[in-house]
Amino acid sequence: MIHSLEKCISDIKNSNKIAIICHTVPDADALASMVALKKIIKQNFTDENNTKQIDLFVDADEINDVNSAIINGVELNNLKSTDYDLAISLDCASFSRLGKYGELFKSAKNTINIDHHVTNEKFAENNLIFATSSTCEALYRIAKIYNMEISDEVCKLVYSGIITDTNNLTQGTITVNTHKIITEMVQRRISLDALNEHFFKNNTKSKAYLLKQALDSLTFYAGDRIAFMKLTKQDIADCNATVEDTYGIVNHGTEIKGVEIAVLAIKQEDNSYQVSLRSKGDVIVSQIAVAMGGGGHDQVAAFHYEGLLSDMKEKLIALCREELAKHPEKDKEVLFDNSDVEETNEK
Ligand SMILES: [Mn+2]
Repeated sequence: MIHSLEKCISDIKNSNKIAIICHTVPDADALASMVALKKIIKQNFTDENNTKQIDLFVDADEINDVNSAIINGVELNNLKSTDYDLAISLDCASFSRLGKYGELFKSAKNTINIDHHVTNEKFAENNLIFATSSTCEALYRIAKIYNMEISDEVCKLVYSGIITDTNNLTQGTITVNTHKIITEMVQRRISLDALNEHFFKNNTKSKAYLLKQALDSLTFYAGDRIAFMKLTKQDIADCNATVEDTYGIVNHGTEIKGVEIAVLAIKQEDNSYQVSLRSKGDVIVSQIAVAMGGGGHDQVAAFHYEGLLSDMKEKLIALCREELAKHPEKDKEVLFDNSDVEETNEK
């Protein structure tokens, strides 16, 4: 990893025209990591003698208001060159997820893939796949390893990627390092409150109506261990919502007591389905997503399905049951042991 990391740094140093591309239908981590990397490169690798052209690309029809705040004035999708020295993909688990900018990625002299998805297909020459909460956290760690300057603005972007990819530090690959980074930011007195409110207490009415619609469809399987919800593109249009407004809705399934796998299936215009999976406890859904033709993280995964909802459900629920069978329902864990202050609970 260090060797490829060194090559990554020297490629950035030696490249004058750099294209940074994130995955299609971008989330906050994808967008924040692009802007953060551009800032890190500008701050640490350029001066009057070494100016670099750094262009950002994302295949997206629209970016919602919450995520637009990340982009705020940063130019996107302005192809200024046809011969990039270096293309860096961020937060992108597979080549196809680069969407229409895949060709641009391939055309660069050197390619780097920086990501944190365990299912990453390693489609670049240099693949740097980190076991981190987010791609933003991976960038912060790279910057730290090489003693780079990390501005307050970069910290805010990194924090945004971390909290959104972990559903506010409740799921995903959260390590001592994740907490250390946040501690460093608190010590630097970076105001994180406004970011928390922006990303977690800022839902539009449209999103609330869409959630209502999804909760209306809620059904349970496998002895209430699986929660299944569905939406259609028409529901999204009816609620005056966007595709990004569907993010996070699936989490409401795992918030239910006893539910270990939550599913949200969104019917597309062409009658195919975009399906999100979430799990909690020891239950892992990444391999279920892979078996269904997708991928992702242990507890956050997704796939695309062409076919009937009933067929998809049958296959998916069967795979979920297999996974759940590996994890017998546990007795309720004692969270707070007060036997040190009371001799016995029974009189
Ligand atoms: Mn991510």
